[in-house]
Amino acid sequence: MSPSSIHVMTLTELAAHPCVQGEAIGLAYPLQPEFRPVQWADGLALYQYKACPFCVKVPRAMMRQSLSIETLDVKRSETAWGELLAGGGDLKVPCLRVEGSDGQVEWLYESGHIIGYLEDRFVAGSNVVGA
Ligand SMILES: N[C@@H](CCC(=O)N[C@@H](CS)C(=O)NCC(=O)O)C(=O)O
Repeated sequence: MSPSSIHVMTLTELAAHPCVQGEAIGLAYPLQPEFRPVQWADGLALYQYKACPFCVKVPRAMMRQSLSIETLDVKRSETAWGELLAGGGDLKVPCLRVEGSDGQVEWLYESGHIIGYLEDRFVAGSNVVGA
């Protein structure tokens, strides 16, 4: 095979390929992290802890979107625990802290709502960074 016949697939093409049937995004990351664009989102912080089954849904969705945000473990950090209680008003995880460009802070509970919010706000694979 000559080098000119090699086609480097984008993640979108890979995900749409019939051989991988949409599994590509989950598979591509451990195999070829260097090809994975990562969007870092400022102004967002995910409060969670490792053993929480609802919490793990959020990073999984973020991985599909190539999205990276600050993550705080409320079982390991008293500060994070205190912030969640004082700010969100409920010691429930996952919770997404959203700080707007005007400094206004919103606390978003429920894994499904958090995933929906991130999907609405960020387009998978784009290089949009920031709030
Ligand atoms: N429906 C919620 C369930 C979240 C949930 O029950 N989280 C547990 C940890 S796995 C929790 O924080 N429980 C404490 C509480 O409900 O006060 C979701 O999908 O986010």
